[in-house]
Amino acid sequence: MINGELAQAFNRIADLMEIRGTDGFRVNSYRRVARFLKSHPEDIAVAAAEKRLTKLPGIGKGIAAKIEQYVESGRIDALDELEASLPPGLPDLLRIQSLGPKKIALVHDQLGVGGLDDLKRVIESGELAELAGFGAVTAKKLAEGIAFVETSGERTPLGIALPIAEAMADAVRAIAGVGRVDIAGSLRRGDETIGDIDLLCESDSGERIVGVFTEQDGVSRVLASGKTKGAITVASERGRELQIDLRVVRTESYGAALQYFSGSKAHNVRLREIAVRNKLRLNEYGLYEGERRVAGETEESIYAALGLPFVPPEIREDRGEFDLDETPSLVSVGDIRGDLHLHTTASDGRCTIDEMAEEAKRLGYEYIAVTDHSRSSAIANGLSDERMLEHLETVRSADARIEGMKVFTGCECDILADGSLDYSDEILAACDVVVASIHARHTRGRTSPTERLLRAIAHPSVHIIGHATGRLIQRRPAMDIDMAAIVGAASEHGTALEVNASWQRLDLKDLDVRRAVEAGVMLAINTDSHHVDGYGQIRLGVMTARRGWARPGNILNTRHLRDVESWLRRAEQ
Ligand code: DGT
Ligand code: CA
Ligand code: CA
Ligand code: ZN
Repeated sequence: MINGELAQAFNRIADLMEIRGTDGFRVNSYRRVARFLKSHPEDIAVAAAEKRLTKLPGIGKGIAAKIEQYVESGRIDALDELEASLPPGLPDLLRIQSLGPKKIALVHDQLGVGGLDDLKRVIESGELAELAGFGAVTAKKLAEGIAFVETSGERTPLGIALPIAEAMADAVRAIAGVGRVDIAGSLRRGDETIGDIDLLCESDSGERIVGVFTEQDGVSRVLASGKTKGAITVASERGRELQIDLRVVRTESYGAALQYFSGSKAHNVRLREIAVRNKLRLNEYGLYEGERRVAGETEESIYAALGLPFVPPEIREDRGEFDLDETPSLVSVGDIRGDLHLHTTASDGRCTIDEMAEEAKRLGYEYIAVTDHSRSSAIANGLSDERMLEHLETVRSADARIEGMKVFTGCECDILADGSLDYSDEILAACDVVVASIHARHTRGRTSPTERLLRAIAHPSVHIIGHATGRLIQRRPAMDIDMAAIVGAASEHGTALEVNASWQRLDLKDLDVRRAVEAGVMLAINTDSHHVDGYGQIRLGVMTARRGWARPGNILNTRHLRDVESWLRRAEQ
């Protein structure tokens, strides 16, 4: 399905045209097509092959030709020409929040800004604040935006890196003479962004294996190729490259190496100190007493020999894990029994209720909640009061029809700018599951985001607060929220907070999860799926929850159907 990529390309065309000062009508026609593509259920390549693109809404001859070119060649001449017509650093400015294409055009035309460095310069010199339509407040916001872009530039989101790493691990596993294979590093710890991928494999024939590894298809560059270590890059999203290190380790050292290369550095430093205190020496080859290796073949053997309980990788961050008396049983993917935040074709999802339910059945779930968007989410095709009431009926009859899967009725109700909810109390009370989320005016409302969330948490019909901080990894910072107040209120009112598992969000993030867990707040790990393909992201949410030390008991959707039902009805919390 190339619709998503194409939508990105058309949005990019619209952005660049807008920077160039192209008239609004043409720009909008590209944005409309991008929106259409995102919600169009059929692969647009099929329509292109069958020469019926121009029959689709908003697609004229010009746009059809661009789609056809993209389907054939993966590029669009018009886009390449636009990219070439602007200073190469200028489009980077689009990554700054609160700086749209029109303003970029202004700073370019008026101040000669051609990229991030230029923009920093005119902010520092005060020139930008003088420019009509900007001012000191805007200049300060932009400076913060630049700082955010600069610190979030080079790392790869967990959800992008994980499948790439798994495919590579499988490729290594297929090489003759390879024993154990593991993903190590920040990826094994489930960190939300990844600097590089660290792979480990067990074998005596390092040089040969590194040779095969570096010569595979899909390798864009070979950075190192030695007797026990290889480093390559592969293509990742948005034209970026991702580095993959492979280390080949002998059996007797495999556990020590896995421990060492899993990190974190902070955890390893503490672990080595503990070894030294026990008159032992720890490195990536093993744990030694003098010259004698006392542990190293497995990770477990190392922790055990140091008198420590095994520490799950996700919590190896030197955040208190050395004080544990036993290995905590953190939540795992197998504990999850349902998904309480999903969209269907009724709003902006791309699958029907039945399709979502069938896939959930295949995954072994007991229940799902259909939570389509509320009326104010116009871009997401939110449902009017009337449509929602009808939709609730449709879901109810689907639930009655579909065997072996409880389908809860529900909605994802917008929390409006003043903190009130987008539906009447009657509609909300008619839903089995109400997820309340902020989708608009993240920072601009007169009521602070904290106050808005507090109002929603206190509402008697709200069960779950969706993606509370609104952050999008590397795209939009979290709203400025008083998390202590949110967690306190959620605990007081018995409202659950979501760990949104979609790779762009992971919201709550690990540290906020930890805070909620410590306050005894109920959490729900939801994928917010808009397609059956989305369910798979549950593991990203589970990793994030594990990083926050969450156990099954902290997670609503680890409960059996009957217990979830009674929790939702507030009979028992
Ligand atoms: P990343 O790649 O930036 O997302 O983070 P990591 O944790 O994967 O770090 P990376 O790839 O530089 O190194 C992998 C692991 O190797 C790291 O988590 C711990 C271990 N390691 C690397 N360098 C050092 C070091 O200088 N000291 C210690 N104690 N451990 C190290
Ligand atoms: Ca790494
Ligand atoms: Ca590395
Ligand atoms: Zn949603």
